[in-house]
Amino acid sequence: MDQSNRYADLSLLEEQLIADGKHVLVAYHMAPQPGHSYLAAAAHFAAESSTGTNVEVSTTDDYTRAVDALVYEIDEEKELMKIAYPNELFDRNITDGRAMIVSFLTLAIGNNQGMGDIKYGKMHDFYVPPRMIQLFDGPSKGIADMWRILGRPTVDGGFISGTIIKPKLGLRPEPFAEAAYQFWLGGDFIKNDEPQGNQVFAPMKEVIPLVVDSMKRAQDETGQAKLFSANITADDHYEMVARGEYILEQFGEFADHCAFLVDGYVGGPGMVTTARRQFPRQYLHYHRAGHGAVTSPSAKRGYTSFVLAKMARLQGASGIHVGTMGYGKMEGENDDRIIAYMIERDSVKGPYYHQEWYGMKPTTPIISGGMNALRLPGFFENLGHGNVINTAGGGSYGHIDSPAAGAISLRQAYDCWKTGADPVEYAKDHQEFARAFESFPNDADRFYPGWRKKLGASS
Ligand code: CAP
Ligand code: MG
Repeated sequence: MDQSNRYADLSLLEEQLIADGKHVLVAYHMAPQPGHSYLAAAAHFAAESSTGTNVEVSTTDDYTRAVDALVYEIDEEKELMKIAYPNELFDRNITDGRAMIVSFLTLAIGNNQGMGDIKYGKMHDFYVPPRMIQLFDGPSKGIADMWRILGRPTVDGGFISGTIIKPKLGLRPEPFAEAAYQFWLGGDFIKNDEPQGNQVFAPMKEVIPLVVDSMKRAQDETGQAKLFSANITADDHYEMVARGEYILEQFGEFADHCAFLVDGYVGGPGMVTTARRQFPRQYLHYHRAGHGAVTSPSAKRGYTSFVLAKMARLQGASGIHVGTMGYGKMEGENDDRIIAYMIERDSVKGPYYHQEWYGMKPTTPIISGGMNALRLPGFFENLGHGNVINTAGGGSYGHIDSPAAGAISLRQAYDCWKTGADPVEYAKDHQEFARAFESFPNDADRFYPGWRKKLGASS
């Protein structure tokens, strides 16, 4: 059944829809199955994503039609389809009238992901009108709070040198806490790796007190504040709260040095909001493991990493992983810097829509995945700034001298880029950075050919 006379209106102008502020707009790359007209398939997609199904139903009334989602633009050649969703479609909390991401996902990227007449459809961008922006929690804490704790300016406070405790799993409590201590002697920020929680070989109630002790010793020895991002991920809301409360109690006077990490993609929006609302005084660290299943450029369905990050800011993530823009081990491109800009700025042009955030706090881009000191200068150059949290697991624990030397090499990489120095020249009088060349020789050969001769390396 062709529903395009009801669920499509190609005379609607995007500019006008934005000026009216009554719709959430979504841009998809969509292709119908062979034998289906593009517009009819698009209209069916909009129907399934809002009020309709594949047939007319007798219970439809005039009001129903007022909340239909409407296809307002198509470009078959580019496989581009844009849909306007009336704000009223989206579910609101009975407790406080606020909007929820889960409802946005259920409609805009729900049943439409498995329709018989749609070959694929992937969300590439969405626009949120001012009224809807107001209805999301947004972040309560941000990188400025981290900078303040670190004793830095709260604007342009610079690079936060971080790591992930490695190995990913398999450390008992003492070696785990020792690994944290060793890094903190040189660096600022440590996070649990995303699968670390309460394994039987490293029970949280044994690990956390030892980590607190490591933090205190490292702070005393260096005279610097240290930060820890603790994983509170669990299926059960009450379990998450129990973990969070336990951790805060253990950190005691240093509870503000503690962020909470959630595996927000596998856990879903409920997990992110649980952390955001139960612990509004903690920095909320959104880890996105698993997202590649839908966001990978090779995936024709789902949504992009850009969309994931934008939703995370609405939900109130203080920071989210945004990949390494082609400089690390995970998938990504230089152009992915737009992901960072969308979450950290107040007015940004995305791939299809310009978004105003009306003062919603920024979400920090967290840079992670195969990073080390040698890869950072190029990364900063591409991004254009270094106001990020970087976590380098292999890049710290893989440094041949020590995790502290690894941490210092990361900070030196930032300094090198900031001062506009040539990395190989800079290495001549920065020992930890120089030793990163010997620690990661394949990267050194790739990024800085001829380094061995210039630095007089032994191998
Ligand atoms: C990085 C990491 C992070 C990835 C996730 C890992 O370790 O801890 O989970 O960064 O990817 O387990 O791979 P290394 P993304 O520093 O040793 O690579 O940040 O793209 O979401
Ligand atoms: Mg990890």
